Formats: sequence, structure tokens, C-alpha cells
Amino acid sequence: MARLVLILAIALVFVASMADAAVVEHTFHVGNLTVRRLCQSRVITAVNGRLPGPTIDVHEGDTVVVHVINDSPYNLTIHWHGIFQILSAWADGPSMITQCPIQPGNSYTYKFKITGQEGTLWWHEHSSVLRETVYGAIIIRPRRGTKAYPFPKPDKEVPILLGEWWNANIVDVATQAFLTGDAMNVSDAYTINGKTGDLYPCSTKDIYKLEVETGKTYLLRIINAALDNQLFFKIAGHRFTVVAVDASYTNPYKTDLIVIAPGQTVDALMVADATPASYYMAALPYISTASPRQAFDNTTTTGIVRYKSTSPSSQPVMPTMPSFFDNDAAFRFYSNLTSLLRPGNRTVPLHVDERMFVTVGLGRTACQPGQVLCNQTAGALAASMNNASFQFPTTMSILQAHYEGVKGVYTADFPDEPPVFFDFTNASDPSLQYLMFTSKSTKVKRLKYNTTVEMVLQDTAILGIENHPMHIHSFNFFVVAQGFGNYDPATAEKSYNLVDPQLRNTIAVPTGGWAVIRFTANNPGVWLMHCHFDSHLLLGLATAFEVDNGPTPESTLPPPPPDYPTCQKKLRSVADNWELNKIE
Ligand SMILES: *[C@@H]1O[C@H](CO)[C@@H](O)[C@H](O)[C@H]1NC(C)=O
Ligand SMILES: *[C@@H]1O[C@H](CO)[C@@H](O)[C@H](O)[C@H]1NC(C)=O
Ligand SMILES: *[C@@H]1O[C@H](CO)[C@@H](O)[C@H](O)[C@H]1NC(C)=O
Ligand SMILES: *[C@@H]1O[C@H](CO)[C@@H](O)[C@H](O)[C@H]1NC(C)=O
Ligand SMILES: *[C@@H]1O[C@H](CO)[C@@H](O)[C@H](O)[C@H]1NC(C)=O
Ligand SMILES: *[C@@H]1O[C@H](CO)[C@@H](O)[C@H](O)[C@H]1NC(C)=O
Ligand SMILES: *[C@@H]1O[C@H](CO)[C@@H](O)[C@H](O)[C@H]1NC(C)=O
Ligand SMILES: *[C@@H]1O[C@H](CO)[C@@H](O)[C@H](O)[C@H]1NC(C)=O
Ligand SMILES: *[C@@H]1O[C@H](CO)[C@@H](O)[C@H](O)[C@H]1NC(C)=O
Ligand SMILES: *[C@@H]1O[C@H](CO)[C@@H](O)[C@H](O)[C@H]1NC(C)=O
Ligand SMILES: [Cu+2]
Repeated sequence: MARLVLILAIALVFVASMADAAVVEHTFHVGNLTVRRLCQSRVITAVNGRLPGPTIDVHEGDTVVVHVINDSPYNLTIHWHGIFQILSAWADGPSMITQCPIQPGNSYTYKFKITGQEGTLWWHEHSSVLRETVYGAIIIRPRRGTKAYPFPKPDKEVPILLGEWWNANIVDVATQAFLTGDAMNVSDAYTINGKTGDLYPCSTKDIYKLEVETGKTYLLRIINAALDNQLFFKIAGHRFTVVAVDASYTNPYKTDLIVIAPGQTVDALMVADATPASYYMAALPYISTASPRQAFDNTTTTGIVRYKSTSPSSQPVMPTMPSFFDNDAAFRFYSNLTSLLRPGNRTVPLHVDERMFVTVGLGRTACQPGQVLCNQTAGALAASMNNASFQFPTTMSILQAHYEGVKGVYTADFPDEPPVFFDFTNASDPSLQYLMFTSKSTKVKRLKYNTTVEMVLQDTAILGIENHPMHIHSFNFFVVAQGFGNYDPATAEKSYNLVDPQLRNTIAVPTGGWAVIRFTANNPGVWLMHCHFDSHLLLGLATAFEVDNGPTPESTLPPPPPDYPTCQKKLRSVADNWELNKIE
């Protein structure tokens, strides 16, 4: 038993000696780890025996190679969130979209280049809900030996990974939700760098601490790795200057409040210019609707920022936090970010090839096969885009089916608009009840190489308005406008920012509102688009883009790597067992 609790820190980072590029290599052993939190002990799934997992620290232009060895009892995959994966779709990671899962006892090597992006991203599990504890930071610095940051050089860089914690086994929590067709149980705590902070029972020592020195500047690389909650983050007595989001530089934006959705990152400078003392950093959820239908985890996680000269026993000052329902504060932050324009950087495409209008929201569907505890009369909870509730295939990844031309795994008929246009966001409109029911399908949107898409994302009030963090794999998109209520082109188009809109990989679509995004499909492959609340992804809030090859070898997807996982059920091989014994 103990030999499988692999507390191995075998992260081999070897850096080839090349002028401006290197190969950064890691080995991820994924396995059981026993940890104590909130007065009890729990077995979690973790990489190399650590929570959060290892940081991947690279420069733009480098190649990353990660050997993932699955010694956990679960199927899993790893996704490199926000990485463009130019011509390396096989390494993107979402289960059944670009690969079959890595089964227990098996391994897969992810290999990809970091091209044209700098800042903070992250990696996480992408087969079920294991990303609760299987996640870590990706830090991309400017290309080796050339450029500096487009902001004053910080004295220190500090990853801040915000997470969520359940006392129960997270796979059991998700399984129960599936079997009953009900909402997933909410978390028991939030975490900062894997620790709950001292406002929870038995947690005095389980707190992240950052020591600072007066006058120094800290670059906080903030990542929201929580499964199901957007978060408000503050540090008492301090202000931030946001300089990047989702690994895209922004014009400096000063604020004392960071708002961050699951999937997003924020790089913020913080100068230690307060009276030397101890200060709490704190995060609590942004719930976005004052009358939530579901229960939510209303706790607060904390960390401590302590000035060097201050006594470790001094009581930290707590920041004044916004209310859970402060839509104004969230919108102020989300809507005021703009891209930093530098010569040669991507600018917003002015010509649009395809327009899509996509509703996102919750509803219900017939109980699915296997949902044995589901109420047949009421049906199961479901989520959909344009009334299509996404069903993951089971026999083969969509990318493999696309590449080999296998029929019957998916259909390329994801609709460009909803079946009916209605008063999307008026919750008191009784006709919404008739729009409640959706059905399961595996519909993707096919795009020719280099197509520029403009998509309006429209939240619906059918089963309660929410702020859905929509993420697209491979493509960063410009957020040209956002607002509340129903999207109306007559007024919205006047507000488009076609000069310096923020560039993101995850957009928190305003609660009961809309957002307009533009991107160019300049990478062949199959790319998932989905809500980054895991509970909504599991309910079907997803679709995918099937992007054709371009006309040249530089725009053609190469074949899959030799160790590409298949969906055949596998048994642990003798050789693997020998390896494990050796490690013990
Ligand atoms: C890992 O933990 C799970 C319980 O969470 C247990 O069922 C399984 O046997 C453990 N596996 C190993 C190899 O220890
Ligand atoms: C943006 O432009 C700067 C300066 O021209 C360049 O160094 C950087 O690599 C560009 N970044 C991206 C993501 O294209
Ligand atoms: C979910 O919460 C309910 C109510 O608190 C509890 O009875 C149930 O055991 C929980 N499910 C899991 C899988 O922990
Ligand atoms: C959190 O919810 C619990 C149970 O609903 C309630 O008793 C408590 O007052 C709430 N706490 C906060 C800070 O809202
Ligand atoms: C940000 O956006 C809000 C609208 O939500 C606006 O009122 C505010 O003045 C803007 N500027 C700043 C610096 O927050
Ligand atoms: C099933 O759902 C129906 C309709 O919502 C409801 O009336 C009934 O009480 C539910 N049955 C159970 C066992 O919960
Ligand atoms: C919402 O729908 C209700 C019921 O149909 C209607 O009375 C109300 O005027 C609508 N509200 C708006 C803002 O359109
Ligand atoms: C949504 O899909 C369901 C099931 O396919 C269908 O019954 C329903 O009419 C559709 N809703 C709308 C608004 O078209
Ligand atoms: C794709 O678009 C880029 C940028 O607009 C352009 O440089 C390239 O030639 C295009 N490729 C094809 C095959 O159209
Ligand atoms: C694990 O993956 C294999 C291959 O796709 C599949 O046959 C099996 O059902 C999966 N197991 C679970 C528990 O999902
Ligand atoms: Cu969602």
C-alpha cells in the first residue's frame, strides 16, 4: 500500500544548451497522498506527493516534455491550460476530446512548444474532477537572453494558487451527482497554495505565509484552480497593479480587489509599502446571484503577508471583503482590463468570417443510462450551449476520429444560433419553463483553417442566471464587449473595443448578460470549448471546434505520438510492477 503512495519528487528538469530555446522535462507521478485538513485525514490524488503540484518554469520558445505516470486508481489526463499547442493537438489533454484517458498503471508523454505567449498559465487534470488536487502553475518568461517584462522588474515572484477542498473523496461526490442527476455537493473550504488558512477548524497551522520587505515589489501570479467558484481576492492594506491576465500583458490596472474565475490567471504587482505589520490575504466566492438556487460554500480562505521586522505572533489585519453577490465590483474589474499594445503583437481581427450566437445555461434532460438514482419524472440536471448538451464519446477521442475519418463518434452540426430567440434573461417570464428541456449529443463546429469567428455568448435564466467562465482550448480570444441583459446588436456594437480589448482564454460571461469574443482558428485539431465550472462541464456545458488543416506542412497536424493512449481496457503490465517495486 505505502509503496503506491508515491511521494516522489522526480522532476527532472534538463535544459539543453541552445541560445534561445531549451527542453524542459518533468516526470509527474500521479498517485494517492494522505493529507490532514479540517480535523480529518483524507486520501487525495496528487502529483509527486505535493499539493499544489510542481511548477513548470519555462521561457517563451522552449519545448516542454512531461512524462505522466498514472499510479492512481483513476483514469486521468493532464491539460496545459491556455497553451496554444500549435500543431500538437495530441498533447492538449481533455479526455475523449484529444485523447483517451491514461488508465491506472499506464503513462503518456506530453510534448509541446511554448510559442508566442508569456505570463502565467497552469496545468490540471482534465478527465473527471481530479483537478480538485491535481494542478500546478506554468510560468512563461520572456524568450531566453532577449527581452524583459514590459513593467518594472519585481524583486520576487510568488505563485498564488487558489483552490477548493472537499472532506469527501471528490470522485465519490461527482459520482453521486451523476447517479442522482442532482447538483454536486459544494466544497468544505477554499485554499491558498493548498492550505485552507486559519479561519477553519483545526487549521491554525494550515496557512500559507509570505514574508515581505518594506519597499520591495512582488509579482503575484494568481491562478484560480477552484472547481466551481469564482473568487474575490484581497490583501489588507495593499493595492495591486494588474499587468497580465491569462498570459497576455495588460495595460497597468490599479485595484485593491482581484476577481478571478476558474481557469483564469492574473499577474499583479504588489509593493510592500504599508506600515510593517501582519496582513491577511483572503479569498471568498463571488456567487453572482443574490438568490442562488443551490447552496454554496460561503467560507473564507486566508494566508498571511508578514513584514520581516514584525513578530510572527502578531494578529494579522483582515481586509474588508466584498459581499458574495457584488456584481458591480466583479464587472468593474472584469470590464476594465485592456491589452498592452506592443509592436508586432496580435491585434483584434477587424474582418469576421463566421458569426455565432450561443446561449449558455442550465436546464433539465431525461435521466441518462446509468443514472440509476435519478427521478424519472423530474429528469436530470443538464447544461447546454444553443440547447445542445454535450455528451463525451466513449470509444475514441474526437481528435482521433477526425484524423482517421471515423464516422459515428461525433457530428459536425453544432448550431450557429439557438433554436429560438427569447427573452433570455427575464427569470420571471413563465415561458422559460417550456424551454427547460434539452437533450444529449456530441455536436462540434467545423471551421476552415484561419477562419475568424465572432461569437456572442448569451447567458440564459431558464434555470437561474449564473456567471459562466467559458474557456476555449488553443485559441486566445479578444473580448470586444460585454454587458447585462439580452445582447442587442444595435446598442452593443457601439461599445465594441476594436483597439485594445483584453485577450483571454477564459471569459466570465456576466450574470444574466452577454459577452462578444473574436478569435482566429489558426491551429488544426479539435479544441474543446466549455464552462470552467467542473459541475457544469459534467452536465454538458461544452462543444468543440474541429479545425481543418491549412494548405501547407506548417499548417498540417502531424500524426499522433507512438504512446498515444487507446480506449481499450488495459491491465498493469509486469514491467510496470517491476518499476514500482524498484521505486519502493
Ligand atoms: C488509493 O486510495 C483509494 C481510496 O481513496 C483506495 O481505494 C485505493 O486502494 C488506494 N490505492 C492505493 C494504490 O493505495
Ligand atoms: C509582443 O511584442 C513584444 C515586443 O514587440 C514581443 O517581444 C513579444 O514577444 C510579443 N508577444 C507576443 C505574445 O506576441
Ligand atoms: C453530499 O451531501 C449530503 C448532505 O450533506 C450527504 O448526505 C452526502 O453524503 C454527501 N455526498 C458525498 C458523496 O459526500
Ligand atoms: C454560511 O452559511 C451558513 C449555513 O447556511 C450560515 O449559518 C452562515 O451564517 C453563513 N456564513 C456566512 C459568512 O455567510
Ligand atoms: C471600470 O468600469 C466601471 C463600469 O463597471 C466604471 O464605472 C469605472 O469607472 C471603470 N474604471 C475603473 C478604473 O474601474
Ligand atoms: C420526482 O420529481 C417529481 C416532479 O418534480 C416530484 O413531484 C417527486 O416528488 C419527485 N420524486 C422523488 C422521489 O423525489
Ligand atoms: C419579464 O417577464 C414578465 C412576465 O412575462 C413580464 O411581466 C415583464 O415585463 C418582463 N420583464 C422585462 C424587463 O421584460
Ligand atoms: C431543445 O431540445 C429539446 C430536445 O431535443 C427539444 O425538445 C426542445 O424543443 C428544444 N428547445 C428549443 C427551445 O428548441
Ligand atoms: C493565416 O493567417 C495568417 C495571418 O493572417 C497569414 O499570415 C497566413 O498566411 C494565413 N494562412 C493561410 C493558409 O491562409
Ligand atoms: C477508464 O478508461 C477506459 C478507456 O477509455 C474505459 O474503458 C473505462 O471505462 C474507464 N474507467 C472509468 C472508471 O471511467
Ligand atoms: Cu457554467
